[in-house]
Amino acid sequence: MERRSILSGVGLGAIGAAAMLTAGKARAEGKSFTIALVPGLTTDAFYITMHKGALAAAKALGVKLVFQGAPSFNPVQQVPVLDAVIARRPDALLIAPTDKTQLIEPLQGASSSGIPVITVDTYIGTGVYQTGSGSADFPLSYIASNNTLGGQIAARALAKAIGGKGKVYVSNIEAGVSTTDQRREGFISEMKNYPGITVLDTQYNDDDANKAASQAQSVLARNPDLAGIFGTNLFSAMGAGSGVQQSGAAGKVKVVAFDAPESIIGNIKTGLISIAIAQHPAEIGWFGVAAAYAHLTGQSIPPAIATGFTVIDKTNVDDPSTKKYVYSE
Ligand code: T6T
Repeated sequence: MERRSILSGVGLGAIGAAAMLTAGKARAEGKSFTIALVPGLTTDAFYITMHKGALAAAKALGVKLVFQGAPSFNPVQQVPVLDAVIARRPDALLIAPTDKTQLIEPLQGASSSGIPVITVDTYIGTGVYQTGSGSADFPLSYIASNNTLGGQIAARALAKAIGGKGKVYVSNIEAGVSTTDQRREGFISEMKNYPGITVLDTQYNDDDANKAASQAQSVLARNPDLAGIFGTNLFSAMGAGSGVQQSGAAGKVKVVAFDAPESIIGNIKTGLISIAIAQHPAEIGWFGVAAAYAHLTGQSIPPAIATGFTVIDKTNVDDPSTKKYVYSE
């Protein structure tokens, strides 16, 4: 399969250029900014890679970057970390909110107290910001993959891998996470174009690969004719792969993965996973810092920036141009 890279969005180049231009001016005026990045989870290769991109931009712009997050992906753990970060009064806050609703209030507090908020990867409310409607449109920008499109790409890839017929299901984190909700929705709506495919109930794993693995084994035990699984994120996909392997169904049950850590790349090579949809987390981090900096130095920034994908399968897994998109661990 041809490597596809989808890069869209408003004013990406303009933001980078504006940020770079104003960097010199701000430095000359002796201002130094601290930008905080609160990930969904600190030990996730996706956010580790995002951090690297953010650090590269911070270095280029001469700002200090603080990276602080929780050890598991949920609002109960993320909110206290966020409160601690807000108490340190960063000049701007980049955050991947772990719940569309539960993070609105604490972020509203930060915004009202004068800290500009930009969400990266995930969003709050509807994710449509700066429109003057609703209670969650105050963040300045949303910088992320087009997750609905990613779900559609996954559905097409899985449909092709299973020859357009059979039973499949979605392995997902938990309802309320904007990114994985959209991936699931995109997947299910695209699957309506394949009358030979039945989409079974979604399995929710709380971002726990072990739970995703035992769910895969149970679904397979109930449906020995299961044809495929869509893992909507790194842990869902890794877990789905292990469950399939433990059930002795490697290669028979096709797995399509969102995200591209080394382990998933290894599983593509062995055939356990058919396709990985690699997001570009470093790009999200880089543009997050650049957008925050542009805002802090008086530039306008777009309310949404869509970053790219690279689809990786057996045909391009060893291409040097693809390797660049494998996540750092
Ligand atoms: O898929 C990414 C991220 O986009 C999602 O919001 C949460 O899960 C990941 O971090 C992967 O584990």
